[in-house]
Amino acid sequence: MKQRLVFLGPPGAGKGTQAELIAQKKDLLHLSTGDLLRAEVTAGTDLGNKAAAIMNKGELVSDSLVLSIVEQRLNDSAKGWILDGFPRNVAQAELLQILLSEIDQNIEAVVLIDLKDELLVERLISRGRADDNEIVIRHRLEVYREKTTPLVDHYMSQGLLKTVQGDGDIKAISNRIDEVLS
Ligand code: B4P
Repeated sequence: MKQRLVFLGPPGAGKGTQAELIAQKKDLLHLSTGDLLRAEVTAGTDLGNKAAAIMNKGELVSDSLVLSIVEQRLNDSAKGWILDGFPRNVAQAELLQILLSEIDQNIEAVVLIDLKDELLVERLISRGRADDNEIVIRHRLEVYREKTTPLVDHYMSQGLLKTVQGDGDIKAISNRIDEVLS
């Protein structure tokens, strides 16, 4: 079983849901940049205050801000990891590559969870987070298409990409992920 993973996919595809399950099962560090940013927002830190307005508009937080919250945790991790929602653009993927070579680690697989837009919108509206209203969700989908989808080719060309369909129940999707990672 691969131990150093990136979870990729549109907003609402279930990256966070699935990453948490796999991390528990395999005792991996689950590093969600969305969760870490929201924790900063709740704690009212400088970083959180900068991030909040950007997140509520559905834009991407700056690469340097995101990297600052990932770097230390990855450096300190003695076990395998799942990066959930990071990298989210090519620049972040390049920064991650530099960071990983400094600590002599590598990505073993990239799991792309894919789902139709209409199902994504439906799921996110029913979740109802601060950034989950329809206008912001549609904008997050545009940002995903423009900024994040180039990572699909980026990781495919490295032979790392494993695509899983994100429809169906949570357990069925988790089984699909187990299969592509075994
Ligand atoms: P994220 O927190 O990464 O959130 P997400 O993409 O919206 O959700 P995810 O795909 O994890 O879906 P989830 O499992 O929760 O990003 C939020 C914001 O943070 C971004 O817009 C950006 O501003 C910022 N950000 C984060 N990382 C960044 C980075 N690297 N660079 C710059 N900015 C960054 O599932 C969604 C819902 O569906 C849940 O309610 C869940 O319960 C439900 N669900 C899951 N699986 C289901 C299933 N099989 N069936 C039915 N419902 C399901």
